[in-house]
Amino acid sequence: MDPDWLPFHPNPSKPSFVPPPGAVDAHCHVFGPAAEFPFAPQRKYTPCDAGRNQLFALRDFLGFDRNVIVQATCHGNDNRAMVDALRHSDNRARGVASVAPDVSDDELRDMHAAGVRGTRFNFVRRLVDVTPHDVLESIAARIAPLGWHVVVYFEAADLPGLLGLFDALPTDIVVDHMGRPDVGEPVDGPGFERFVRLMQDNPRVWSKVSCPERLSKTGPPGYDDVVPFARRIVETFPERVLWGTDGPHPNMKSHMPDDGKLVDYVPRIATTPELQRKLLVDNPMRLYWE
Ligand code: 0GY
Repeated sequence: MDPDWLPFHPNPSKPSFVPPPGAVDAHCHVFGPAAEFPFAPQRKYTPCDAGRNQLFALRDFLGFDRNVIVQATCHGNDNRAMVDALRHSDNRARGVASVAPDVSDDELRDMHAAGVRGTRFNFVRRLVDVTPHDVLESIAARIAPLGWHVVVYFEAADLPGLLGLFDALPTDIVVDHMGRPDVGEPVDGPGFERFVRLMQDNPRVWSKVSCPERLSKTGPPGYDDVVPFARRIVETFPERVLWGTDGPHPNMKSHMPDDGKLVDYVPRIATTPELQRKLLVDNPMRLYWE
Protein backbone atom coordinates (compact mmCIF):
# COMPACT_ATOMS: atom_id res chain seq x y z
CA MET A 1 0.00 0.00 0.00
CA ASP A 2 1.07 3.63 -0.46
CA PRO A 3 3.39 4.91 2.30
CA ASP A 4 0.88 7.60 3.36
CA TRP A 5 -2.16 5.30 3.10
CA LEU A 6 -4.53 5.53 6.07
CA PRO A 7 -6.07 2.09 6.72
CA PHE A 8 -9.75 1.85 7.66
CA HIS A 9 -10.75 2.44 11.29
CA PRO A 10 -9.83 -0.68 13.31
CA ASN A 11 -12.70 -0.44 15.83
CA PRO A 12 -15.50 1.96 14.84
CA SER A 13 -17.95 2.97 17.53
CA LYS A 14 -21.47 1.56 17.71
CA PRO A 15 -23.75 4.26 16.27
CA SER A 16 -26.47 5.75 18.48
CA PHE A 17 -28.74 6.07 15.45
CA VAL A 18 -30.43 2.79 14.56
CA PRO A 19 -31.02 2.61 10.80
CA PRO A 20 -34.53 1.56 9.74
CA PRO A 21 -35.04 -2.12 8.85
CA GLY A 22 -33.71 -2.88 5.38
CA ALA A 23 -31.24 0.02 5.33
CA VAL A 24 -28.78 0.12 2.42
CA ASP A 25 -25.21 1.42 2.56
CA ALA A 26 -25.29 2.68 -1.03
CA HIS A 27 -21.66 3.71 -1.44
CA CYS A 28 -18.82 1.44 -0.38
CA HIS A 29 -15.92 -0.43 -1.96
CA VAL A 30 -13.86 -3.59 -1.79
CA PHE A 31 -10.07 -3.53 -2.23
CA GLY A 32 -8.71 -6.91 -3.29
CA PRO A 33 -7.45 -8.75 -1.39
CA ALA A 34 -4.62 -8.09 -3.82
CA ALA A 35 -3.27 -11.66 -3.69
CA GLU A 36 -6.58 -12.85 -5.15
CA PHE A 37 -7.71 -9.77 -7.09
CA PRO A 38 -4.64 -7.72 -8.10
CA PHE A 39 -4.95 -3.95 -8.40
CA ALA A 40 -4.92 -2.43 -11.89
CA PRO A 41 -1.51 -1.50 -13.36
CA GLN A 42 -2.77 2.00 -14.28
CA ARG A 43 -4.11 2.76 -10.76
CA LYS A 44 -3.32 6.11 -9.13
CA TYR A 45 -3.16 4.72 -5.59
CA THR A 46 -2.47 1.43 -3.87
CA PRO A 47 -4.75 0.83 -0.88
CA CYS A 48 -4.64 -1.66 1.96
CA ASP A 49 -6.59 -4.87 1.41
CA ALA A 50 -10.25 -4.54 2.39
CA GLY A 51 -12.19 -7.53 1.10
CA ARG A 52 -15.81 -8.55 1.18
CA ASN A 53 -15.79 -10.25 4.60
CA GLN A 54 -14.64 -7.07 6.26
CA LEU A 55 -17.28 -5.06 4.38
CA PHE A 56 -20.10 -7.41 5.36
CA ALA A 57 -18.94 -7.42 9.00
CA LEU A 58 -19.04 -3.60 9.02
CA ARG A 59 -22.52 -3.67 7.46
CA ASP A 60 -23.80 -5.90 10.27
CA PHE A 61 -22.02 -3.96 13.01
CA LEU A 62 -23.48 -0.63 11.86
CA GLY A 63 -27.02 -2.03 11.61
CA PHE A 64 -27.38 -2.04 7.82
CA ASP A 65 -28.90 -4.85 5.77
CA ARG A 66 -27.48 -4.28 2.30
CA ASN A 67 -24.62 -2.74 0.34
CA VAL A 68 -24.11 -1.11 -3.02
CA ILE A 69 -20.47 -1.82 -3.88
CA VAL A 70 -18.99 0.74 -6.24
CA GLN A 71 -16.01 -0.29 -8.35
CA ALA A 72 -12.96 1.56 -6.99
CA THR A 73 -10.54 3.10 -9.46
CA CYS A 74 -7.61 1.07 -8.06
CA HIS A 75 -9.20 -1.96 -9.77
CA GLY A 76 -9.64 -0.18 -13.13
CA ASN A 77 -12.08 -2.04 -15.40
CA ASP A 78 -11.35 -5.38 -13.73
CA ASN A 79 -14.57 -5.87 -11.78
CA ARG A 80 -13.77 -9.34 -10.38
CA ALA A 81 -13.33 -8.35 -6.72
CA MET A 82 -16.60 -6.40 -6.71
CA VAL A 83 -18.53 -9.11 -8.59
CA ASP A 84 -17.10 -11.80 -6.28
CA ALA A 85 -18.40 -9.79 -3.31
CA LEU A 86 -21.86 -9.56 -4.91
CA ARG A 87 -21.90 -13.32 -5.52
CA HIS A 88 -21.11 -13.98 -1.85
CA SER A 89 -23.64 -11.49 -0.48
CA ASP A 90 -26.79 -13.62 -0.39
CA ASN A 91 -28.49 -11.13 -2.70
CA ARG A 92 -27.76 -8.42 -0.14
CA ALA A 93 -25.40 -6.43 -2.37
CA ARG A 94 -25.67 -4.73 -5.71
CA GLY A 95 -22.79 -3.33 -7.72
CA VAL A 96 -21.67 -0.45 -9.89
CA ALA A 97 -19.00 -1.52 -12.40
CA SER A 98 -16.44 0.25 -14.49
CA VAL A 99 -16.48 -0.87 -18.11
CA ALA A 100 -14.93 -0.04 -21.48
CA PRO A 101 -17.04 0.41 -24.64
CA ASP A 102 -15.81 -2.94 -25.99
CA VAL A 103 -17.17 -4.89 -23.00
CA SER A 104 -18.84 -8.00 -24.42
CA ASP A 105 -22.54 -8.78 -24.19
CA ASP A 106 -21.65 -11.92 -22.23
CA GLU A 107 -19.66 -9.93 -19.67
CA LEU A 108 -22.53 -7.48 -19.25
CA ARG A 109 -25.02 -10.32 -18.85
CA ASP A 110 -22.83 -12.04 -16.26
CA MET A 111 -22.39 -8.85 -14.29
CA HIS A 112 -26.12 -8.16 -14.41
CA ALA A 113 -26.83 -11.69 -13.13
CA ALA A 114 -24.38 -11.08 -10.26
CA GLY A 115 -26.21 -7.86 -9.30
CA VAL A 116 -24.50 -5.03 -11.16
CA ARG A 117 -26.96 -2.22 -11.92
CA GLY A 118 -24.77 0.67 -13.02
CA THR A 119 -21.48 1.86 -14.41
CA ARG A 120 -19.32 4.63 -13.03
CA PHE A 121 -17.85 7.56 -14.97
CA ASN A 122 -15.06 9.21 -13.02
CA PHE A 123 -13.87 12.73 -13.81
CA VAL A 124 -11.62 13.27 -10.78
CA ARG A 125 -8.17 13.69 -12.26
CA ARG A 126 -6.24 12.55 -9.20
CA LEU A 127 -8.03 9.18 -9.57
CA VAL A 128 -8.16 8.51 -13.32
CA ASP A 129 -7.06 9.62 -16.76
CA VAL A 130 -10.38 11.08 -17.84
CA THR A 131 -12.18 9.23 -20.67
CA PRO A 132 -13.40 11.33 -23.66
CA HIS A 133 -17.12 12.12 -23.64
CA ASP A 134 -17.86 10.32 -26.92
CA VAL A 135 -16.41 7.11 -25.45
CA LEU A 136 -18.56 7.54 -22.34
CA GLU A 137 -21.64 8.03 -24.51
CA SER A 138 -20.87 4.77 -26.30
CA ILE A 139 -20.55 2.97 -22.94
CA ALA A 140 -23.90 4.43 -21.85
CA ALA A 141 -25.49 3.13 -25.05
CA ARG A 142 -24.23 -0.37 -24.19
CA ILE A 143 -25.55 -0.42 -20.61
CA ALA A 144 -28.84 1.45 -21.03
CA PRO A 145 -30.70 -1.57 -22.48
CA LEU A 146 -29.98 -3.47 -19.25
CA GLY A 147 -31.78 -0.78 -17.25
CA TRP A 148 -28.50 0.26 -15.60
CA HIS A 149 -27.73 3.84 -14.60
CA VAL A 150 -24.54 5.91 -14.64
CA VAL A 151 -22.79 7.01 -11.43
CA VAL A 152 -20.69 10.14 -11.91
CA TYR A 153 -17.90 11.47 -9.72
CA PHE A 154 -16.61 14.98 -10.39
CA GLU A 155 -15.26 18.10 -8.69
CA ALA A 156 -17.72 21.02 -8.38
CA ALA A 157 -15.62 23.23 -10.66
CA ASP A 158 -15.98 20.70 -13.50
CA LEU A 159 -19.79 20.59 -13.49
CA PRO A 160 -20.40 23.23 -16.22
CA GLY A 161 -18.24 21.27 -18.67
CA LEU A 162 -20.19 18.07 -18.01
CA LEU A 163 -23.74 19.34 -18.56
CA GLY A 164 -23.71 18.53 -22.28
CA LEU A 165 -22.64 14.95 -21.60
CA PHE A 166 -25.28 14.52 -18.89
CA ASP A 167 -27.95 15.75 -21.31
CA ALA A 168 -26.83 13.15 -23.84
CA LEU A 169 -26.95 10.18 -21.44
CA PRO A 170 -30.04 7.99 -21.87
CA THR A 171 -30.05 6.73 -18.26
CA ASP A 172 -30.57 7.89 -14.71
CA ILE A 173 -27.49 9.68 -13.38
CA VAL A 174 -26.34 9.33 -9.76
CA VAL A 175 -23.90 12.00 -8.56
CA ASP A 176 -21.36 11.01 -5.94
CA HIS A 177 -21.04 13.16 -2.81
CA MET A 178 -23.28 16.05 -3.99
CA GLY A 179 -20.80 16.93 -6.71
CA ARG A 180 -18.15 17.77 -4.08
CA PRO A 181 -19.27 21.29 -3.09
CA ASP A 182 -16.92 23.78 -1.44
CA VAL A 183 -18.61 23.85 1.96
CA GLY A 184 -16.65 26.99 2.87
CA GLU A 185 -19.06 28.82 0.58
CA PRO A 186 -22.67 29.60 1.58
CA VAL A 187 -25.19 26.81 1.08
CA ASP A 188 -27.17 29.20 -1.14
CA GLY A 189 -24.06 30.49 -2.94
CA PRO A 190 -23.58 30.22 -6.71
CA GLY A 191 -21.52 27.01 -6.63
CA PHE A 192 -24.07 24.89 -4.79
CA GLU A 193 -26.99 26.61 -6.56
CA ARG A 194 -25.57 25.22 -9.80
CA PHE A 195 -25.78 21.71 -8.39
CA VAL A 196 -29.29 22.21 -6.99
CA ARG A 197 -30.37 23.52 -10.39
CA LEU A 198 -28.93 20.43 -12.07
CA MET A 199 -31.20 18.26 -9.91
CA GLN A 200 -34.15 20.62 -10.30
CA ASP A 201 -33.89 20.70 -14.09
CA ASN A 202 -33.21 16.97 -14.52
CA PRO A 203 -35.56 14.54 -12.79
CA ARG A 204 -33.19 11.74 -13.88
CA VAL A 205 -30.40 13.06 -11.65
CA TRP A 206 -29.95 11.59 -8.16
CA SER A 207 -27.40 12.51 -5.49
CA LYS A 208 -25.49 10.62 -2.85
CA VAL A 209 -25.42 12.82 0.24
CA SER A 210 -22.38 10.91 1.45
CA CYS A 211 -18.78 11.68 2.39
CA PRO A 212 -18.98 14.62 4.80
CA GLU A 213 -15.50 13.48 5.88
CA ARG A 214 -14.13 14.36 2.42
CA LEU A 215 -15.89 17.72 2.14
CA SER A 216 -15.64 19.07 5.68
CA LYS A 217 -13.20 21.76 6.72
CA THR A 218 -14.35 21.73 10.36
CA GLY A 219 -13.75 17.97 10.54
CA PRO A 220 -14.87 15.13 12.81
CA PRO A 221 -16.78 14.04 14.74
CA GLY A 222 -19.77 16.06 13.51
CA TYR A 223 -18.67 17.41 10.11
CA ASP A 224 -20.95 20.30 11.05
CA ASP A 225 -20.15 22.47 8.03
CA VAL A 226 -21.44 19.82 5.59
CA VAL A 227 -24.79 19.30 7.35
CA PRO A 228 -26.66 22.26 5.74
CA PHE A 229 -25.59 21.17 2.25
CA ALA A 230 -26.71 17.56 2.64
CA ARG A 231 -29.86 18.56 4.50
CA ARG A 232 -30.86 20.93 1.72
CA ILE A 233 -30.52 18.16 -0.89
CA VAL A 234 -32.39 15.60 1.24
CA GLU A 235 -35.27 18.01 1.93
CA THR A 236 -35.53 19.32 -1.64
CA PHE A 237 -35.21 15.96 -3.41
CA PRO A 238 -36.30 13.33 -0.87
CA GLU A 239 -37.06 10.75 -3.58
CA ARG A 240 -33.68 11.00 -5.31
CA VAL A 241 -31.09 10.78 -2.54
CA LEU A 242 -28.90 7.92 -1.39
CA TRP A 243 -26.41 7.58 1.45
CA GLY A 244 -23.35 5.43 2.00
CA THR A 245 -20.44 5.05 4.39
CA ASP A 246 -17.76 5.09 1.66
CA GLY A 247 -15.98 2.36 3.65
CA PRO A 248 -13.07 1.57 3.50
CA HIS A 249 -12.52 5.30 2.77
CA PRO A 250 -9.92 5.50 0.01
CA ASN A 251 -7.44 8.36 -0.05
CA MET A 252 -8.37 9.99 3.23
CA LYS A 253 -5.36 12.06 4.22
CA SER A 254 -6.56 14.27 7.12
CA HIS A 255 -8.03 11.49 9.29
CA MET A 256 -9.78 8.12 9.09
CA PRO A 257 -13.48 8.48 9.89
CA ASP A 258 -15.15 6.41 12.57
CA ASP A 259 -17.95 4.67 10.66
CA GLY A 260 -20.23 4.72 13.72
CA LYS A 261 -19.96 8.51 13.86
CA LEU A 262 -20.75 8.69 10.14
CA VAL A 263 -23.98 6.76 10.76
CA ASP A 264 -24.82 9.22 13.53
CA TYR A 265 -24.56 11.98 10.93
CA VAL A 266 -27.57 10.57 9.05
CA PRO A 267 -30.36 11.84 11.36
CA ARG A 268 -28.84 15.32 11.20
CA ILE A 269 -29.34 15.47 7.42
CA ALA A 270 -32.53 13.39 7.24
CA THR A 271 -34.33 14.68 10.28
CA THR A 272 -37.57 12.67 10.29
CA PRO A 273 -38.22 8.91 10.22
CA GLU A 274 -39.91 9.37 6.84
CA LEU A 275 -36.89 11.09 5.29
CA GLN A 276 -34.60 8.49 6.84
CA ARG A 277 -36.64 5.65 5.37
CA LYS A 278 -36.60 7.20 1.90
CA LEU A 279 -32.85 7.89 2.05
CA LEU A 280 -31.76 4.54 3.45
CA VAL A 281 -34.42 2.09 2.26
CA ASP A 282 -37.01 3.15 -0.33
CA ASN A 283 -34.73 5.04 -2.73
CA PRO A 284 -31.85 2.52 -2.92
CA MET A 285 -34.32 -0.37 -3.14
CA ARG A 286 -36.08 1.29 -6.08
CA LEU A 287 -32.84 1.97 -7.90
CA TYR A 288 -30.99 -1.28 -7.18
CA TRP A 289 -33.37 -4.07 -6.24
CA GLU A 290 -36.63 -3.53 -8.13
C1 0GY B 1 -14.91 7.55 -3.15
C2 0GY B 1 -13.89 8.53 -3.31
C3 0GY B 1 -12.65 8.38 -3.76
C4 0GY B 1 -12.13 7.26 -4.46
C5 0GY B 1 -12.78 6.47 -5.31
O1 0GY B 1 -12.94 4.79 -6.87
C6 0GY B 1 -12.18 5.43 -6.16
O2 0GY B 1 -10.97 5.25 -6.13
O3 0GY B 1 -14.07 6.61 -5.47
C7 0GY B 1 -11.77 9.54 -3.58
O4 0GY B 1 -10.53 9.34 -3.51
O5 0GY B 1 -12.28 10.67 -3.48
O6 0GY B 1 -16.07 7.84 -3.43
O7 0GY B 1 -14.65 6.42 -2.72
